[in-house]
Amino acid sequence: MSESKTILVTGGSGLVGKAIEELVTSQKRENEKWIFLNSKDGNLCDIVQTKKLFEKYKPTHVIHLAAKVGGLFDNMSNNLDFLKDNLHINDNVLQTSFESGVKKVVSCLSTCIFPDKTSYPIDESMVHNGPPHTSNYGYSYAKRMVDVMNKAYNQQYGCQFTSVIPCNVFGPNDNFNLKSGHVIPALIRKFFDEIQAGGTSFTVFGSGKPVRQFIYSRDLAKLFLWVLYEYNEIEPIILAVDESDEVTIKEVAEEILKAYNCNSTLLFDTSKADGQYKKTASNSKLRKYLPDFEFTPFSKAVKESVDWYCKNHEIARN
Ligand code: NAP
Ligand code: GFB
Repeated sequence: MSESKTILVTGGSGLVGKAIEELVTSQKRENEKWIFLNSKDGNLCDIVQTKKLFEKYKPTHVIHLAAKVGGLFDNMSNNLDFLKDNLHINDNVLQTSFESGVKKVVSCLSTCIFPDKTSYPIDESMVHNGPPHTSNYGYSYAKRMVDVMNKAYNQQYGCQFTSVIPCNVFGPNDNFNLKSGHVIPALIRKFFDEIQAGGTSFTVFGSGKPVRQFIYSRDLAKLFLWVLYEYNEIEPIILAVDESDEVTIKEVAEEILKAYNCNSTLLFDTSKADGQYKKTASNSKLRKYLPDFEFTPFSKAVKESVDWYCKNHEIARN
């Protein structure tokens, strides 16, 4: 019988956390206790509250998702807040995990933290090879320090602290706030409101030309569990769909309209920023471990996310 585990998920009430919670509650898990935290349980920017949470739950393992997270426009206006909050959260969680003897911590970076000027496809060796895109340098430098701290804790104390690097994530329980949300939830919300108002103008910010890889939160949840149980490197691992699945923002908007059975034309507000043009990441390291992993087709995942929002828009994070 496998030894009993207590897995603490920081940021457990968010997009990714909820997908992991949905997955683990759908499976019978012997000798495992899962705790999903939100910021009301304790502000992880505060070391005292962080220590209290670890004393209370005594985790053996931590999936560290908690972060100040936002889309392009939120990052552009608040780089200092993204830098400071995430530096505090990450330092507090890793220090307290070390002090409490946590066996393994899996933290979360993002493909947007890679150097802006780079060759493609990006791979895990390139995290620190140059400055990140100006739109989100605060968040990016804070996230990069997680990788640096993981290596330092491992070198000095042998800690099993690692990290994953997801591409853009979307799905149910996302942040649908138009100011702070990412592009997919923002457009799902915007188009929903337009249709409800009987309108026909569906506006997309920017040119629609930038390209992104999008991973469905329910697929990412499965990969997180694999990393927790099977991935034993300290080096980060990119968790992204195949490069060939990269889509333009215009194609994203068209997919969302299709999910609403709406065939109106899109309007592009090019007075708004495009942000990074591309951040194409290679998932070849993941494919070496899991050659047969199947990602949900993008159109199916978008349809499920739109349907979820139509059903839950009154309780969704708006
Ligand atoms: P999210 O939906 O915004 O959820 C963030 C979570 O962190 C929430 O549970 C939130 O609690 C918690 N949190 C925020 N500040 C906190 C604080 N000071 N103290 C304690 N908890 C705090 O974010 P997500 O999209 O699930 O992201 C999860 C992880 O994936 C993050 O590390 C993010 O950087 C990474 N990631 C996300 C994407 C993406 O496209 N979404 C892409 C790559 C990587 P409340 O619910 O109480 O606010
Ligand atoms: O998801 P998103 O906000 O962030 O995508 P990033 C921004 C792209 O979508 C830009 C276009 O090209 C925007 O012009 N877009 C079109 C919109 N309409 C909208 C809209 O209504 N809202 C938003 N938000 N975008 C983020 C990083 O970059 O990626 C974060 O800034 C984070 O740090 C996240 O890591 C995963 O993909 O550009």
